[in-house]
Amino acid sequence: MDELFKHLSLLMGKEEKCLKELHKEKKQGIRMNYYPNCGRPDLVLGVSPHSDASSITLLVQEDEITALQIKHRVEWVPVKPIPNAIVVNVGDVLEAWSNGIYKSIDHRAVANAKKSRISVAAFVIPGNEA
Ligand SMILES: O=C(O)CCC(=O)C(=O)O
Repeated sequence: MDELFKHLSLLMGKEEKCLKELHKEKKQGIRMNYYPNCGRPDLVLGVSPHSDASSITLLVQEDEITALQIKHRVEWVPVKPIPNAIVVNVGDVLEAWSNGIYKSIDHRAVANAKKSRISVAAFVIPGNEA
């Protein structure tokens, strides 16, 4: 996590300790999602559109199914899994800390007719004093 914060801080034009220090005593929440295969994926969503209240979210998803979508302008764009890669989402806290330069992206997961799917989201949350 510290390594990720270091590189994100540098990318944001800040000192490498910036994000780590802003979090104070950071917390993490984990959500495990199980999406059974669904006979009518045109009628339901796996997860409704939302943004994350975290600073960043790390998402591990299965390689074979493209279900995660992000909202780009007015369109939903599929996020094709990259084998063994972790998706890093910008959350609401990072959007606020960057004065809106980094956007907390709206995203959703669609249902799939053929195969069930599992994803694991780890939400990084600043400490209360931050
Ligand atoms: O399953 C996914 O790809 C998205 C999960 C998600 O957005 C969440 O758990 O908040």
